[in-house]
Amino acid sequence: MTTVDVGTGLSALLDDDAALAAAVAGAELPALLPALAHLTGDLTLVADELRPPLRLRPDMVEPQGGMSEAAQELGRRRALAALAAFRDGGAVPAPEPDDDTLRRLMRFVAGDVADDYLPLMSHELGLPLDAGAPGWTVEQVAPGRTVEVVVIGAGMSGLVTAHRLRQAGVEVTVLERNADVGGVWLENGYPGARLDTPNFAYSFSFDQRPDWPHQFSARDDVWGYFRDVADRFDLRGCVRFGHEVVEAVFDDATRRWTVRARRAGGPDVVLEADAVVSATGQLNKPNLPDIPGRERFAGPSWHTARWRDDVDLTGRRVAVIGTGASAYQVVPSIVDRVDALSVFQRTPPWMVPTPTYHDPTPDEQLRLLRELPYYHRWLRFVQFWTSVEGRRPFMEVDPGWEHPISVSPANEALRQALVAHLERRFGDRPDLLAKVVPGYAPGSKRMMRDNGVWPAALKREHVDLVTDAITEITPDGVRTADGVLHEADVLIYATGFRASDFLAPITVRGRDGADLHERWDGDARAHLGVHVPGFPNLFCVFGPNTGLVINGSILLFSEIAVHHILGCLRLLLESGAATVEVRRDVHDAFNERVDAGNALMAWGVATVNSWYRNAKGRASQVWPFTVLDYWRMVREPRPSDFHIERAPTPQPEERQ
Ligand code: N01
Repeated sequence: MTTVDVGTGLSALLDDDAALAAAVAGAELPALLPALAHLTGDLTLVADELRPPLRLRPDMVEPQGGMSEAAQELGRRRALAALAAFRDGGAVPAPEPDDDTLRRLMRFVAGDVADDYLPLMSHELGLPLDAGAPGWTVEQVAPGRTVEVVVIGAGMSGLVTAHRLRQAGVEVTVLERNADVGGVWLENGYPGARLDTPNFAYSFSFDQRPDWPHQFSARDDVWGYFRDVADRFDLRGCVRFGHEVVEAVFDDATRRWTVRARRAGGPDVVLEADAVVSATGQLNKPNLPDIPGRERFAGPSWHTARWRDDVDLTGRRVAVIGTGASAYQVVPSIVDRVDALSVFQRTPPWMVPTPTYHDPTPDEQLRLLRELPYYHRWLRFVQFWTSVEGRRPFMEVDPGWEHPISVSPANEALRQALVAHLERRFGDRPDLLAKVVPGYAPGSKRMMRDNGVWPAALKREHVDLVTDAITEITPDGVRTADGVLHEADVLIYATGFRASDFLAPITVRGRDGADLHERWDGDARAHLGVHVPGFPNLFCVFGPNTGLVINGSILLFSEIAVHHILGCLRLLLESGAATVEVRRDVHDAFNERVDAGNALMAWGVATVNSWYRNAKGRASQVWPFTVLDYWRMVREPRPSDFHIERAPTPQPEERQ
């Protein structure tokens, strides 16, 4: 049995020696070799002498997984020989690998990892196909019962929630305030918006795209992917667009939720459901800073996530406030157009060298990815695996390390490598260099991908990097603490998001009318990022403390959280119960553990500004542990963590 088709495209490629040689020459061997072993059954392709070390240097991922030149040469020869033998044998794929063989292929990439990594790896490889599917339906576990769930948001997390719930036969309605799916990828249409994590791994395990046009794809491609997911899995039918949820209230008597959504130009819509899933995201409420005079600015002004295409920047004097990830992409994209550009930097970010950041996937690679079965799957797996730990070890605090900036010897090595990189980039401009070297530990806030376009933009004659504090905005521009007015016709806020305002501005009332935002008091917490005590059957995806900032894939985290939620619903169905609610002691213990974990990471001990922490200084957005920890802790719910209650028995009205 094999799950692959060898199409005419592969036959044509196999018959074209020159194209094949070019494709193999440019291929990612750590992915190509297991893919070919998978296809042909030839395990000499994953022999020990070819195994990529996949070491992480402090400042970058090594090309070809760090394979030596000799190993690369041998790998290419074996790959070409295997392809020729495959062609000459009639291009018949080997049977699907058995479990042992699949493990061997995965360990070629991952090394001798503990066995309990294997289900996670299999999930990410997507083999067996759709390994993350629920594997049960409502009808199977509770015949005759129905479950209705309202999902808030049709971004990345909402889409996977809707898909998995529907696979299990749950009745789903998604309420989405925008006119289309995609969430932040719909909203962030600013010039230059693109991924800053490797692209293949930024896709769902159950819908892997073979031919991403870039390693770090542009916004339209990423948004297009999520729109395609909605179409491919027929999800649009259960989404009500233009419905902004304003209130969700739990009814103690019926143990059901009532959800109210506002529509432009129509009456509110009110839905009832057994459960509510919040898939409202983290980085989507624009932060417009409280700078005096903001409303007095005479020209057009907007936030990057509300980009105005109707304003032509050509020949204008533009001010950009902020130097985070959004500014990093906007500034180089508009610099050629504008007459003058003032960039206001409060805290310089660290820059990680990424020479291929804007590079397209070469044509011969695209052809190989499209035609050679399994190659894209293994490429995604390699990217995923490289990111599982990612740079995390460089951000771990060594309590014995004493240094005014860095938090451990590894962090110091990274800091020095990144300082050296900045010195190379800005060595010809000491005035700029003095402004761009951060004075905090790498990893304390988000690091940027650098392929040279940001430094090049800052060095342009008509660009001014302003580091004096902003004191006010006037009708004519931005005034700084030195008294200088930086005149501008257009003002762009690249000032980020109110990441800690989970579920805002929705009114959420749980048991006994408790108000979620009052309960949180600006310091959102949830058990596993999913459950809040006192709010039965309210589940969060991408909730508090589940943000990944240095390693892993947020899509995987959402898939895991959704699997957990489905597990909770199954618990209800199997026990004939109505609600699941986390125990307060379990919730509190988890949060203590998370806080202790964050205190051992660079961002937990840093005092620098970042969206990782809330106004109370707690890192309420960030997951401090490994990806495997999340998989182990979250994927399967532990019944003992919850109060599971039956629906109240209807009482005869006259009963005394
Ligand atoms: O926002 P940010 P962002 N006066 O919060 C400054 C994701 N993302 O939109 O550093 C002056 O990082 C603020 O200064 P400081 C990604 O996870 C991904 O850029 O706080 N300045 C900072 O420079 C990212 O991390 C992509 O001192 C003020 C900037 O504004 C997250 O979204 C692309 C200020 C805000 O930076 C947020 O990124 C874009 C004030 N009053 C975003 N207030 C991808 O590539 C704020 N600032 C996928």
